[in-house]
Amino acid sequence: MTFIEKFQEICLAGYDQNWHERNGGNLTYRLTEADIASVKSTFNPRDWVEMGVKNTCLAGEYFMTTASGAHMRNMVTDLEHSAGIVEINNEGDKYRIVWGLKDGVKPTSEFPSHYLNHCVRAEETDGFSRVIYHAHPGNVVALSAYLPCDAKEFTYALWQVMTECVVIFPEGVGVLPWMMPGGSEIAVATSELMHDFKSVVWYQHGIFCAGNTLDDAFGEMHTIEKAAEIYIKQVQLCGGKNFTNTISSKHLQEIADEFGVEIRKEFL
Ligand code: 2HA
Ligand code: ZN
Repeated sequence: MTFIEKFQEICLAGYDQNWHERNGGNLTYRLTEADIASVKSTFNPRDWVEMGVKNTCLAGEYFMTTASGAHMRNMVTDLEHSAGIVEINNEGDKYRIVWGLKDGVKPTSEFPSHYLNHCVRAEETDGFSRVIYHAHPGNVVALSAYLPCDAKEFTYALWQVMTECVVIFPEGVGVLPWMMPGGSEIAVATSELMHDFKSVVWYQHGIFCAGNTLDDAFGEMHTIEKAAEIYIKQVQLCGGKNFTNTISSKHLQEIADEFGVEIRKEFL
């Protein structure tokens, strides 16, 4: 499977999960040298465009991105109006389209957020992190109406309901209060949290997840959304947060030790 086919597959998988109503959500993937070599002969660079944010960490790199207004459902049937590849300039403050994004279509409105988050995650992972995925999973959004906007509370709610959560996101989940989407303010706020977390919940909106691979970012989001669903069912069953059984802090630490991951101890 080529990187483009894998990108399409993830978009459709997210759509099938009901995370992408209408044009909701967006996905970006940083190309490897091999990916670039496989498509470079088809590149047709256009004009440079300001991003409104600046970071030289990934200057000169190429990203596959969903289009502004694109419906994830159309990612296979109408790829070149639904996505494209952009190149970042040497100053890390502009992009230009080199492939796809046909007929005046632009990269996702969240591209500034994606770019800054890619820069932070690349720094935090020695360059291994290549994916930023944003979607509107219903249970995560619903939970943001119920839980205070506090990373420790949000994280613990998820860790305690399903054994594998602490293995998959031992660093926890970051949270941001409601903010206007699409701008540089939310981009900077998210990227500051991405130093500590692979995933950041935007209250009353959705979630941003980072990953080394497309499967990794998708799997992170899937796990968080499933844990949020279980938490909500438990609240409904138990009539509040007083669950009859839950995973204790002691057991969470034991799971982390068993699986060799470093749990964020201050969240226990
Ligand atoms: O519609 O999800 O946050 C795309 C978005 C913006
Ligand atoms: Zn959104």
